[in-house]
Amino acid sequence: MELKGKRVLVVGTGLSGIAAAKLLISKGADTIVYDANADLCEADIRSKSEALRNVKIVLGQIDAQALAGLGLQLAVLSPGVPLDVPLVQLLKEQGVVLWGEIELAYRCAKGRLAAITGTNGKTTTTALTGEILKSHFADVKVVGNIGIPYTSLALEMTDQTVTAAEISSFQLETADTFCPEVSAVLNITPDHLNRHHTMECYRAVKQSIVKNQKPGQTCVLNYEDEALRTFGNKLQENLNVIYFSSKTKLERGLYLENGSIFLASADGVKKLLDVCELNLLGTHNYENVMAAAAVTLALGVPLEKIVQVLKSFQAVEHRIEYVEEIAGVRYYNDSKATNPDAAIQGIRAMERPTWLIGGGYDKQSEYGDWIQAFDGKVVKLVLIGATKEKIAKEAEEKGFTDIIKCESLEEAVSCCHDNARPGEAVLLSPACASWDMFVNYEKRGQIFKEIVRGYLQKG
Ligand code: UMA
Repeated sequence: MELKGKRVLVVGTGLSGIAAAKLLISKGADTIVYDANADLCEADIRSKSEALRNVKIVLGQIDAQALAGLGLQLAVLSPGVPLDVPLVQLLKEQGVVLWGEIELAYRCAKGRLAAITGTNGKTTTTALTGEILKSHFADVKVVGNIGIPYTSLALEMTDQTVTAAEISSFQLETADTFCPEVSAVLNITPDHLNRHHTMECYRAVKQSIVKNQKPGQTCVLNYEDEALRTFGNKLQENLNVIYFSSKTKLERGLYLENGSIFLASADGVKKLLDVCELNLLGTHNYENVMAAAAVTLALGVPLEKIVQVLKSFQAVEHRIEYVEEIAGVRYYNDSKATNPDAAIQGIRAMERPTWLIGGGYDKQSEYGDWIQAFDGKVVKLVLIGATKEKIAKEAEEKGFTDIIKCESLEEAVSCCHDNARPGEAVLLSPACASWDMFVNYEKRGQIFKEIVRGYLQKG
């Protein structure tokens, strides 16, 4: 679709919306920026980019008549906009074409693309993939859910660009022609069920990352996810499927055995490295490493370069990130554990008795498996946020009663600081999104680190 002169509505004025609006304006589209939040201030939105100086901004609820009056041909949705909200329904009824921000970016981008999705590990895997690609290609971009909107860099891309994109289920819902040369699905466990409603819908959205891929293109899958294995076995008829496994010695693919990672291919079996050579902790991270290696191998990076980058890569911020040791107590920030499955990995990685800070925005998750993964390691579960009563109830039903409820993150950290003993750890690993108390998980993690470091200064 030619964008020049088209009347386009950008829905949402967060990172994605602003980047999408800038791209549309530079393509000559007649752009209107919209946000459902009537409390936002037009001047604040305009101040986010010089390009928005003269753009029309609409805030708050919008009815069918007003919407029709805008004469729209296209609407570009931010990932946080659910498809069942009244505005989206009205746009559909009025025949307006709907693209997600990712779809807009993909249509304007150039070069080669690897897209990584999965419930957990996608940020680490995408960052790692980007680093490996940089060791071999001159122009590499890392975009998507990782926090850099795809639209913000799409127009800088050339035929020589190689892009690693972290793609969430929210983004896949509105991807239409989006077609990565290499896709990866790391794992699928319950998350975002308030948006996708059922596990079947969530799984279908994640798996749709391959829907436009063509014969000869590659999909990287976790062999240990039974449903993904079934999915992959079917896919093999059309695509080049590369499995990775942390439990099974594969005849073809990457696998972990006795603390080492191997690649089995037509050329035989090669050892990549021993996991003790990595700066990343935990089996879930070894899976991320294998996935990034598989994606970059498929894009043509030589194995030696891949191994070199793997050995030097450091953990990403907010994922089991070591913060400080204060009076013999080690503090870890795992704010990125925004669902129970990610938080299971957080607690599993702990090697000390742990004061665990959890709770947050209610995504209608179940917390039983997380509580079971405590495995005698949790000294106290310190709960905050909208889910604190729900988690406490589930924990008590499972027989775990060492629970403290706090009103704020400050109070929770203070409680851990005052009571944890030398040799113990404090882990912020909420198992919930942050949106009830913070703008995002990054802010929650930053504030946690500031509070912890504040204690260091107080001595
Ligand atoms: N809004 C509306 N109508 C609605 C819903 C929201 O107008 O029905 C408005 C809000 O008032 C707000 C704006 O939309 O002003 C926010 O848009 P957004 O929620 O899409 O947030 P962005 O700042 O654009 O960030 C998005 C991703 N956020 C979500 O998917 C919720 C970021 O992922 C991503 O980094 C960024 O685009 C760049 O691509 C964050 C995330 O939490 C990290 N992702 C989820 C996850 O990882 O689990 C999927």
